[in-house]
Amino acid sequence: MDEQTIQSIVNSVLRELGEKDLPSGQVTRIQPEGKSSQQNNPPAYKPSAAAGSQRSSEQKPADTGEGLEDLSLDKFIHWNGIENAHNASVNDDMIKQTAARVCQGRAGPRPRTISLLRFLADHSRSKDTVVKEVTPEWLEAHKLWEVQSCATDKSEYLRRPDLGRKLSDEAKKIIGERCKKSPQVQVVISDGLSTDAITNNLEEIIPPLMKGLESAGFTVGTPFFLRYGRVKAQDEIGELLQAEANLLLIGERPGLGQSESLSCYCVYKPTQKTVESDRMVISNIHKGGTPPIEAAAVIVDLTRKMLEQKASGLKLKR
Ligand code: B12
Repeated sequence: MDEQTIQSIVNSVLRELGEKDLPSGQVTRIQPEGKSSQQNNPPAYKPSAAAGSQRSSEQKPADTGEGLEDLSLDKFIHWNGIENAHNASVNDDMIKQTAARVCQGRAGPRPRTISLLRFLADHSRSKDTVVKEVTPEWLEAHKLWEVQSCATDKSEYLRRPDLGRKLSDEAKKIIGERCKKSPQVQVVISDGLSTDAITNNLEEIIPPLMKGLESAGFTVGTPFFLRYGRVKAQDEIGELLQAEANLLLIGERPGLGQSESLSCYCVYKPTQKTVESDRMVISNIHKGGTPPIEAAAVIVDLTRKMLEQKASGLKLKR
């Protein structure tokens, strides 16, 4: 094939692509952008705007503008992924009885798409609740003031559990100034490892808990919020305020099934020498576990026992 034939093929292809102003000389190579065309070679070919828009309008857009369905809908959570089951109602029944991932089915050796997307969504939710912050606006709306542990931010809190177990100097000062001394019961709220545990459950647990404690005849201290707290921080708070019982409501480490579970750690006369066997925990407090209102009743009852027996943990007879 001679040069002229090649050039005529090139030109006819360019014309098909919508290029009208073809240079008179031969198109021998694509000229890099910005280089002068006043050289030996003729100007480089650049597709015209018209040709470009024609091509892109022929492509199907990736985003059709339709919304994807919310994976937290009940139909995805309680999803029966087993096709051609011998008796599908048995699987439906099993799905209703647990929050665990059962009856997901499979696509060959792989998980099915809905199953995989749900897993990824749950994983993201769990990661989010750990790194999210309880906002000052939320605390203000719930009439809570805050103090901070020795962790300066969330990242340090996660890397240095030891700092979350100690109160900052400012926290000690504020607690000393604002809290009632030597109450029978001191309630503390902390984000711990789940912000959603606090923001989703507090409204339902604090009113019945405070009311229950007061109705039982106990003097109750001023509740406050400890940012970036770990469980052991309740011992330092207990020592500082000389409360008989310390109740710490704290966000639990999230799992893949739920990420908003709250725990209440309870100790009788905690000091910095308190050991884990003196501590008790009511865990799994959330709407799908022990409902907050029910947990409040259990905590009041446990507090009554702690104060009666002047003991907690393994020393308490239940
Ligand atoms: C992480 C974890 C642990 C870790 C704690 C390590 C750490 N530094 O984080 C390890 C593996 C050591 C552990 C051990 C135990 N755990 Co554990 N643990 C959990 C888990 C998954 C999360 C707790 C959490 O998020 N705490 C909040 C964060 C902010 O706390 P933290 O300050 O970082 O860590 C403290 C707490 O985790 C606490 N803690 C952890 N487990 C327990 C258990 C009891 C009874 C107490 C008093 C305290 C406690 O100890 C840590 C150090 O102070 C929960 C499950 C849940 N859904 O809550 C079970 C859970 C709390 N553990 C439980 C149990 C039974 C135990 C053990 C008694 C097991 C055993 N037989 O040895 C021991 C006791 C440990 C102790 N401190 O006395 C049960 C408690 C049941 C109950 N209501 O009484 C739970 C609810 C699991 C379950 N569903 O069975 N645990």
